[in-house]
Amino acid sequence: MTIQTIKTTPYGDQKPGTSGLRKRVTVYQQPNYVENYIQAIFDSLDGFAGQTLVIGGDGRFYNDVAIQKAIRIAAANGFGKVLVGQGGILSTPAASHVIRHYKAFGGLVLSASHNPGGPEGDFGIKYNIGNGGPAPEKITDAVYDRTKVIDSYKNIEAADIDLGAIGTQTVGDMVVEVIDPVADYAALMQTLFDFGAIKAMFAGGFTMTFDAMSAVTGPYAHAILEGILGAPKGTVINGTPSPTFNNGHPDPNLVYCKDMFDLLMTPEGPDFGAASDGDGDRNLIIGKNRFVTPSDSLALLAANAHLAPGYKRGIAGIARSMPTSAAADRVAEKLGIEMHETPTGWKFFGNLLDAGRVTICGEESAGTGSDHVREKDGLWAVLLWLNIIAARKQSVDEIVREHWSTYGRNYYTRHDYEEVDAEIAGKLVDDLRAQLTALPGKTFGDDLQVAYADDFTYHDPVDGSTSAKQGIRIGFADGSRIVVRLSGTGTVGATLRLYLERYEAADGRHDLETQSALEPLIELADELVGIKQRTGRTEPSVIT
Ligand code: G16
Repeated sequence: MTIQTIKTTPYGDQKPGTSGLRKRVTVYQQPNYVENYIQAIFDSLDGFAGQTLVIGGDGRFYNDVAIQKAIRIAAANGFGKVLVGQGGILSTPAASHVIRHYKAFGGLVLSASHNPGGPEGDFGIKYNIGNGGPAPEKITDAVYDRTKVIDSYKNIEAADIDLGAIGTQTVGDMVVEVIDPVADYAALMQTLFDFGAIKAMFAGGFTMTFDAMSAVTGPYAHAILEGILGAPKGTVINGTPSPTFNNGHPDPNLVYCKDMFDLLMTPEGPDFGAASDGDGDRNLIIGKNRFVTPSDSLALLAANAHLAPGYKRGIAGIARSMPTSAAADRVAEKLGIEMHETPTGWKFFGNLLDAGRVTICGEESAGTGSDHVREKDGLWAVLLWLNIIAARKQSVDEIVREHWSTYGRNYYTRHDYEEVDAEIAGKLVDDLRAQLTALPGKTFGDDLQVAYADDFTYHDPVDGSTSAKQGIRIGFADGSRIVVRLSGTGTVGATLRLYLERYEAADGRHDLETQSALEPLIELADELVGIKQRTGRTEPSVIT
C-alpha cells in the first residue's frame, strides 16, 4: 500500500494545555486539524519505527472518526502495531496501564475529560509516553512548535478498522489489535486491593451507588463492582458510555452529581457514593452524611494505603499539585516520607513516580492515583476507599473525623469563574503578580498576616527542569492560603480559579460549614484579587 504525503497548512491554535489539546469538536472538524496535530506529535518523537502505539478514548462524539485517522497516520509513519480498545474505548488510566503492560512506545488518549461532549461539545488529543504518563513539557512544547510550521502529513489509503471486532487486522504493514478495554485493568486492580474483603462487605449488605455519568467508566465499574465484587445490579448507574454523555456534563463534582449528594445525605441513601468523569481519571467520594474533598481524600488515602495489599509495605512519598490543600503534607510529615508540591497537571508527577520517590499523588481537581499507572485513576480511588472501609469497618464519616482529630482539618474550597474574557483574566493575573512583592509582612483583618506571596515556580528534583508562572500563592502566617491561576483546560475564554484554604488544628473546630469557615479569606481575596469587580461576575460559576 502506498504511503501518501499530503500537503497541509498550519493552524495557529494547537498549543497543548494542562492535559493535551482540548478544543470544540467544530474546531477539530476543520480540514486536516486532527491530521496536523497527530503528525506534529509523531514528528516530535524519535525511534518509534516498528514499535507499538496504544490508541483509546472516552467514547465521546468524534472519537471514532479521529481513531480511524490516527490509525492510518500511524501506519504511514511506520509504527509496527496499534493496540486499540474495542469500540475505541479505553479509560485514561486503562490506556496508561495498557501502554506500560505491553511496553508500547506511547499512546494517543482521545478525550476532553470532564468537558461536555457531542457535536457542540469538546474533543481532545493527548500524547502519553512509554511510562504511560502524559508527555512532559519538553515534548508538548516541541509538538506545538511543529504545529506552527507543519506543511504535510503522511497517510495511507485503507479501509476503516472494525473497532467492534476483538482480534487482529492490518493497515498496510501495520498490525492493529482490537483489545478488551477492561480485562487488563481489572486484573491490575486485583493485584492492589483486597477483593475478598470488599466482596464480603458487599455480601454483608454494604450499599453503594457509582455514577459513571454515561461516560467511559461504565464498563469498568459494571465488570469490577457488580461483576467481580458482587455488588448488586443497579449499584452502577448511568453505566453505558454515550457519545454525548446523555447530554450531561461528565464532571464528578457537587454541581453535576447533586442528586447523588442529596441521596447520600438522607437516611435511606446508600453507605457510599462515588462517581468518575468523562475519561475515568477523576473521582468523587461521598460517604453517608459526609462529602470528602479531593484534597482530604488524598491525605486519607495516603494515611490508610497500607491497609490495601498493594501498599502494605508503606508508601515512599506523596506529591500534590500546588493548589491542592496541605492536608497530605501533614500525613507525609507524620509518616516521615517525602512530600512534593508540583504545578497543576498530572504530567508533573511522572518523574517522581518513575524515580520511586512518591507512591501516591493527588490534586484538588478530583484526581488521585498511585505508581500503578501514570495517570490519575477514578476507579482506583474508589476501590482503595472500599478497601479501607472494609479493613477499618468504619463509615466514611468516622474515618474522616478521626483523621481530622489526628492531623487537624484543612478547610478548603475552589471558586471557578468560567468563560471570562481572556484579556481581562490575563490582565487580572498580571496586575496581581505586580502586587506580590509588597504583600509579605502586611496584616489584613485581625490576624491574616502575609508570610509569602509569589508566582509558583517548580524545580523538578529528578530532571532539573524548571516550570515558572504556575499560579499565584499568597500564604499567611497561620497556614491559610489564597491561590489564583488560570485553568489550562477550558476551551472558551478563560477560566479563573480561586483556591482558598485555612488550617484548623487537631483540637480545633472541625464541624463548620466550609464556605462560612473560609468567609474572611473569601472576603480578603475579593479585595486583593478583585475578580468580581473586574469581570462583572457576581458569583463563581462553580464552587467545589
Ligand atoms: C487535567 C489535568 C489535571 C488538572 C486538571 C485541571 O485533568 O490532568 O492535572 O488538575 O486538568 O487543570 P486546570 O486547572 O488547568 O483546568 P483532566 O481530568 O481534565 O484531564
